[in-house]
Amino acid sequence: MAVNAGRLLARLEELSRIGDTGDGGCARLALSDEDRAGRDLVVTWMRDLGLDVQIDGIGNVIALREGREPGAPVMCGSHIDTVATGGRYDGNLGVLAGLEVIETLVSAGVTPRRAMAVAFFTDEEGARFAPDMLGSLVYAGGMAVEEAYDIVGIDGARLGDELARVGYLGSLPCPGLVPHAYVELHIEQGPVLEAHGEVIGAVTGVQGISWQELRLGGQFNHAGTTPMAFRHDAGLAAASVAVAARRLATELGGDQVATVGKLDLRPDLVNVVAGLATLTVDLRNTDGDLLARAERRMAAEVDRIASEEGVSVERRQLARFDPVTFDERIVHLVETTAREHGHSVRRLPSGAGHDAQMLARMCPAGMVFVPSVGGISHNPAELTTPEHIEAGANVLLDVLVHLAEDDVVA
Ligand code: HGY
Ligand code: MN
Ligand code: MN
Repeated sequence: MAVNAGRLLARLEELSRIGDTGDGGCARLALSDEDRAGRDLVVTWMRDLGLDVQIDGIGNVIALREGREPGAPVMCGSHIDTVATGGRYDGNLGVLAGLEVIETLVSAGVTPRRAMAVAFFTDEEGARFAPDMLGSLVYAGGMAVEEAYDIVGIDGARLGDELARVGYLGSLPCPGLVPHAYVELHIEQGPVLEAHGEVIGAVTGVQGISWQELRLGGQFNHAGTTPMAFRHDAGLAAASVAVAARRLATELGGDQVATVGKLDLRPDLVNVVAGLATLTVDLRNTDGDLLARAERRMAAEVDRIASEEGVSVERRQLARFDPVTFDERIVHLVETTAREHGHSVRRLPSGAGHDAQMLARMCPAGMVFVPSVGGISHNPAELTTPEHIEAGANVLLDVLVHLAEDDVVA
C-alpha cells in the first residue's frame, strides 16, 4: 500500500493558497480569518472522507476513523496555523499526510485493529498568542482551557474571543482522549538531513524552549538636545540585549541558540530617544541544565545593561518547556520503517517545537522528519521536494498501521 502523492501534493498546494503572501508562502496566524478558512477547508476534506470530526474547547480538530476493535486510537497530525512569513509545509504536511494515510486505507478497504485519528492543534506557532504549542498543551492537560481563553495576543485580542469569532470554540472536553500513540510527520526546518544526504529523520526528541518578553523603561527625550551622558535610551539597551544574546549563544556553543525576534520602540520616531522598548528573547538548548544556565546568564546581562543605561526592566515569561525525549519504540520503528523503504535515515533532535512534544505527556509519541531544502523555514522559500514528501508520507503510513495493529488490551 502507498499514499496517493498527487492527491497529497495537490492538497498542500490548495491549502497554501489560503493566506497566500504572493511570494510562495502563506500567512495564517492562529485564529485569524485566514486560519479559519484553512480550518474550514481541511475539515471539509475530513468530512468528505466520512471521518467523525470533533472540535474541542481550545479549537483542536480531531477526525476519527473507527478500527476493527474498540480501543484508544493511534493519532497523527500537526498544525495548520503559520507564522507571518510562513512556508507551505510547516505543520500543513503533518496534517495533510495524516489525512492522506487514512484516505489510502479507506480506498484500499483496509481497517486496522485500532481506530486512527488525524488532528490539527490550535496555535502551534505561538506567534500571535504565546506560548507555542498552546492547543496541544491544553489537549494534554498542561494548561486549563479557561486560562488559555484569557491569553492576550500581540494585537491585543483575547484568545477566547477569537476562538468564538472564528467558530471553533468546540464542546469536546479538554484534556482530550488519550491516544494509544501519536506520530507526527514534519519538515526538519533545519540543515541536518540535507547536509548528510539523508531522506528520513527519526526524531529523538525536542529541545527545551524559553521565551521571555522584556519591557525596558528609559526616558523619552530630544534626539538633538540631550547630551549623550544624560540619556536613558531604551533603544540602545534593547540593541545591547540582542548583541548580548548572540554573544551568549556563541560563547556557550553546542546546541545553544538565542534570538531576539520581536522589538518595538516607543515612540518609534526619528527625533525622540526611545523611552520604552519591548522585545522578546527566545533561548533553546537540547540540554535542560544548559538552557537554565543560559537563562541565568541572559538575566544577568539584561540587569547589567539596564543598570549601565539607567533603564528599568519588567520581565514576562511567554513560554517555558523542558526538553522532551520521544518513545524509543517509536523512534526505532521510524528508523526501521525508513530502511525497509530503502531510505537513508538519521536520528536527530528537533530544534523546533512541535505538538508531538505535548502529546508525549500523555502517550508514546514520535516524529518523522523530511529534509528542508537549504534548511530554510519560517520563510516563504521553505521547500521540501515532492519525492521527500512522498517518502515521508509512506513511512508515516507504515508506522501508523504498525501501531494500529497493537493489541487493543495492551
Ligand atoms: O517556535 C517553534 O519552534 C515552533 O515553530 N512553534
Ligand atoms: Mn511546525
Ligand atoms: Mn513553525
